[in-house]
This record gives sequence, structure tokens and C-alpha cells, in this order.
Amino acid sequence: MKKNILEAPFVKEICRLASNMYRLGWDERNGGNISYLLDEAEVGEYLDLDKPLRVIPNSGVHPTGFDASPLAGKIFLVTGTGRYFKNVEYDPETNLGIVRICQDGKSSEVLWGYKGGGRPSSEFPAHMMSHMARLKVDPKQRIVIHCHPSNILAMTYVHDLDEAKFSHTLWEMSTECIVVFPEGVGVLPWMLCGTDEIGVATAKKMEDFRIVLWTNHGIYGAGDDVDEAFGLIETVEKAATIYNLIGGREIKNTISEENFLELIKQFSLEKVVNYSFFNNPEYRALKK
Ligand code: 2HA
Ligand code: ZN
Repeated sequence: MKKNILEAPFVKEICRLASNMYRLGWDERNGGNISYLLDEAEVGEYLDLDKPLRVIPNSGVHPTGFDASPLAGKIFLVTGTGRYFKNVEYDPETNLGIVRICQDGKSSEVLWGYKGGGRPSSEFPAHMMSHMARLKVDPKQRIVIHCHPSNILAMTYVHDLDEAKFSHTLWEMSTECIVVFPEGVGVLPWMLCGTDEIGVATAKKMEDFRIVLWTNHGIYGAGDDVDEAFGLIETVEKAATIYNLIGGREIKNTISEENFLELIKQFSLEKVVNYSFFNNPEYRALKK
């Protein structure tokens, strides 16, 4: 006798996440998407893993050349394409789905959800490529979240897109930033969404960063669990909010490079920090 999937902790967790993100204004209309790597044994308590409902291609908006075979057999909970985050908690079976990546890497079996013929997010390739990249650097990596928070989006309109400069400005906007994302943030220029190209570019950044900004579009966050990925996006969005509140006004007090070094020592960030920003001559020149 299988347990009720609507009671599964991983379904409830994603319902809560989607509602929180909606209420924070990060996911207007059908904006945003989530993919969550599940534990096969745990899913097996709720679903018959030998009885997929149907098989679907792994494409985004267009047919894809993307090969997901490194993820073959892995099971993901993914928000549905065209679905609204505000509705997820009220009808998880329509707005979410659980898929298992097929051996051919080109298709997936739907194990549950997407009721009425739905499909995974249009950004499925970008999500799967990001999981592949993050799993290489962090085998515990499980979640990728994409959304459209207003302040970070606004910041991509007015700030230099250079990663070292962008990360540095975010770190300056609140003391905890360098502690929460010591590696900084990756930044992509405007690119067409829903394509393999933006997926490849996002995944490349994900080799070095857990946060990737899509200029004039939104943000990708990855993590070992929901709290980590959500907390990362929340912290970046908070920093961008401070940046926008400051607006063009003169900054009289900021966090200096000496302060950053104190934080690095205090929180032993040297263990996890990619020091490239500090050693980077371009970064050093910024501080002269
Ligand atoms: O509509 O956010 O990037 C979902 C998206 C596409
Ligand atoms: Zn988007």
C-alpha cells in the first residue's frame, strides 16, 4: 500500500516554497520554475516506480539537442510549464510533476502530476544542465530555483555586468552577503530564455557560482536543500533592495576591503571562498 503523495514532505515543501516565492513577488503570472532532485527510495514509498504515466521529450520551448543521460534514472519534482506559482499549493497534481530521466537522455517518464496533459517547465534543459554542473562540484546538490525578484532585476538594468564588480556591490549592501555567498554571483547578459544556449551558459556559470543572474530577466539559485537555495536568493534580493533604496544618493559609509578581510577571518571563509576576486588585478584596481 503506497502512502499519499500529497502528504509527502518533499511535495509539501515545494508547495510552501512556491507560495512563499509568490507572496514575495518573485513569481508573477507563470514566472519562475523549480526542480528538486528526489531520493528514489523515498519516492518509492508514495509511487509505483514501475508504472510511469507517459513519456515526454526533455525539450524546453523548442526541440532540444540537450543530452540529459548523465542524470539517467534520477527523479525530479519539477514545476509545470505555464503554471502559476500562486496555485501550486492548492492543486499540486496539476501544477507540479515528478519525472524520471530516461536512459537515452532525450526524454523523461512522468511518474506523477502534470494532470490534464501538462509538461515540465520551459526551462527544463537549463535546470537539468545546472543540476549536472552543480552535482560535479557538490554531490549533495539537490535543488535549482529560477524566479524574477524585482530588485535584483532592476539592478541588472543599471549596474555594470562585470561579475567581480556586481558581486562586490552586492557584498557592500549588507554585512552578511560575503558570508552567505563568498564565491560571488555569476552574471549572464540578456539571452533568449527557454533555449539550450541559455541552459549551457547557466550551467557553465554554475561550475563556479550557486547564484546566476539573467540580465533583464531574473535569477537562478542552487543548493543542497530548499532553505539554502531560497536563502541565497533572499539574501541577494535583500542586497539589491538596499542598492535600490540608496539609489543615486551619495554613499558615506560602506563595508571596506579591510572589513571584508575581517569577515573572511571571522567566518573562516578562506576554506570555501574562491579568492579569485581578491587576487584578481581588476578587482584590486577597483579598490584603488
Ligand atoms: O515562465 O520564468 O524563464 C517561466 C519563466 C521562464
Ligand atoms: Zn523566467
